[in-house]
Amino acid sequence: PVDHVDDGQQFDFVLVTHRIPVHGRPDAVAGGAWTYSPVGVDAILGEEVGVRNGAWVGWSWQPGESVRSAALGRVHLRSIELSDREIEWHKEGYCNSTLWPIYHDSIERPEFHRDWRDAHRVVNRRYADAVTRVAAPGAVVWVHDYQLQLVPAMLRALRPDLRIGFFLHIAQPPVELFGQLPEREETLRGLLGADLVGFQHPRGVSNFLRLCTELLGLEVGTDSVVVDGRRVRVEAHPISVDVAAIEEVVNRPRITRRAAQIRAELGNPRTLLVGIDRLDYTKGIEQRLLAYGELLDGGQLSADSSAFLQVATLSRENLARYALLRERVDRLAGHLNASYGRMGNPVVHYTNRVLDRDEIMALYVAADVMVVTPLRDGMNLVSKEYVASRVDNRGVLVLSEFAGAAHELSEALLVNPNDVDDLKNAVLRAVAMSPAEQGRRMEVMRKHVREHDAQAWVDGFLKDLG
Ligand code: ADQ
Repeated sequence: PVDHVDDGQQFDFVLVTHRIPVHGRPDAVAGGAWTYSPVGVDAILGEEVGVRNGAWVGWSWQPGESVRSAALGRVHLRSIELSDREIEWHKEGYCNSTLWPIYHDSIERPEFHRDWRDAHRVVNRRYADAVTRVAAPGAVVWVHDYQLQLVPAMLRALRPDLRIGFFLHIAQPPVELFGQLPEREETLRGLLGADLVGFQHPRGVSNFLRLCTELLGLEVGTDSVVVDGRRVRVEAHPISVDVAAIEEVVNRPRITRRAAQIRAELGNPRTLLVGIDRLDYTKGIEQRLLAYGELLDGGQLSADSSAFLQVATLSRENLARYALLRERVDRLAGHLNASYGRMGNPVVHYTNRVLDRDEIMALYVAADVMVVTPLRDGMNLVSKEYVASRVDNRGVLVLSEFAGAAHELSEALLVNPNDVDDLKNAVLRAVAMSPAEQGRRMEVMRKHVREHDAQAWVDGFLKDLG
């Protein structure tokens, strides 16, 4: 729970994300308190806000609330309100049904509506206005992700004194895809309001630079763009995970015991394959289950010696295509169990539940093969968390070459998830891999994530932002 504080305070560091990690109804139910509960990337960013005694601006996910600001220790939260209409048009519409598909290879067709675009502009402007109220003169402002791409330019117009950084968590598409967006110039100009624009992957940098030349006719270098006489730096800053925290958790006896218990509950299969994702059409969940089904069908794997556990937490349930995806995956898992499982002993263990961090960590420890097969993914933190959790240097990562992480985790078994045979071969190789080879590959990957952990990501970005 957090105490409410008065507005009017200003800060030298302002973090801006679409959402702030709070729960609870501050005005009514909880009697005036939010619960601040950052995990994963939010925890890392929250640490930085705290260390810098800064402010964190974002939407609190609470409709119709009255509380706007609160402090938890040295993290000062400032919430933005979104109306029901804005949630529908800006978030579910423009962000999740226009931008998300375009930025993910148009796997699903993007939709374009001017009402959505207008709401998106209004909402971005509200974030920019909120930042101007809390940012001290010359403050460093770090804006995150695809929902807020217009904010940097709006901020620069309002407050040229600020030092503005922007980081995109999803992959920056090439001109062939990005060029479909009606607001393509506006979006690029929005980002160019920043002093530093960061991407997950070097290809994001090259795509962005090419977009600036082709769509805006700007002069670009290898890592910068000149716009209105200013030089904007454009760099790759691959995000990572808190390796030390993950190692600490997986070394707890409680987690090791839980991992053993999970395996026992699944009938102690010789090989446990695991997938953990948000239920999203970009994650390639159907592709991996189909490949596993074909391996069972062809007799290369057996239901007696292997099991597949897929966690797919529901997200964006209000959108029809996510509901349809859920039906398809349900059906596929049901089909595999009806065909290859026995009564009371399914081959695919499938859940839509939200799992807590300890349970996720226990799953990583329990997994012999982690199957990560997105059709497009900015980075994919699940793959890095798995590597970080394997303190025993065992386990095999099967990883899509279309995840940003493939650029760094080159000792994974890299696959094209659209190629079922490739996927099947990789799974078979993973199942048969000797402990020595597992150890050699895992060690290389673990060294990489340890040297490039989440704190290194934060420090690297903020150092370059200056
Ligand atoms: P996401 O698309 O959400 O993130 P990912 O990078 O895998 O995907 O991060 C998911 C996070 O949520 C991980 O920390 C994972 O442990 C957790 N998680 C996943 N499934 C879960 C489940 N079923 N229950 C509980 N926790 C679960 C976006 C981009 C990515 C980019 C990240 C960070 O799409 O490409 O890597 O931001 O920049």
